[in-house]
Amino acid sequence: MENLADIVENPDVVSSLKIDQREDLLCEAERAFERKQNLVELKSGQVIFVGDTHGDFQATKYIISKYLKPENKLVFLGDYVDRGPNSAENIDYLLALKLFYPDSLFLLMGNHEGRSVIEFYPADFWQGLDPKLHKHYSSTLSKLPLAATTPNGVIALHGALPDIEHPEDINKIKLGTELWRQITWGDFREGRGRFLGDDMLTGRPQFGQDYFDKIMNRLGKNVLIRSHQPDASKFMYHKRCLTIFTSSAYRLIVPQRTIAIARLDKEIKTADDIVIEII
Ligand SMILES: [Mn+2]
Repeated sequence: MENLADIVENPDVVSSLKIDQREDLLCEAERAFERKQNLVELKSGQVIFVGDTHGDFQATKYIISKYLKPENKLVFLGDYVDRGPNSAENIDYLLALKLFYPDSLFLLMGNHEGRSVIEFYPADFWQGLDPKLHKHYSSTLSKLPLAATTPNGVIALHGALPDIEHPEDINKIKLGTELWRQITWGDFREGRGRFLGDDMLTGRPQFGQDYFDKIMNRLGKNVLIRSHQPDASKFMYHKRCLTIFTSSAYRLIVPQRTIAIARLDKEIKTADDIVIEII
């Protein structure tokens, strides 16, 4: 696609992409995601974790301008569309960046990217698409990876931990399964407890600290970095569960947009070993 470099150079041109240019971008992105595994294993560099951006194109542009550098890897934790004012610009820009910088930037799947599996509201981005584009976005975004790990104690994903034995099991998780739903839709609640049932209103699976501790021990990880649940405390479970948001769409509940920076050169034991910056 000839205008990838133009988009990377001048992000605002995404607002004027024609339908066939968006189709081209989706085709190329879908092909790239098809070749990749569900689990992103980060091995080097400093990692910048970005929470839900939810149509906050301004936040994404700022993050790229400040943190996209050769020494950094950027991991976005899902939910790129809906709620905020510029969903189309946000996702098109991120897809172009992913194609241009395939080894520097990683886009994980959130529940808002799983439109082909579960209907949800608000879904203003999805509802505003014509049927052909809807099909193409939903098919492309359903191929995003599900989680990222670092060798020094971090696992990152959108919602909650999947009930698996080893981190590599994430590569076997299929779209729409219960394990997929735990990752993309799951919430954590304060207090002891394992699986606490699905929330009556939202249908989201709820988990307590016993579940968190059990899965983290099995996976050999110390800290989970996630997003998805604006009513969660930033720090839970003795600062081993960190929830961040990077969208102004949540400003009434979470007034500050934050990102998390993890260095890979020493063990990360709790969120105290991670730098949290307000953007
Ligand atoms: Mn979410």
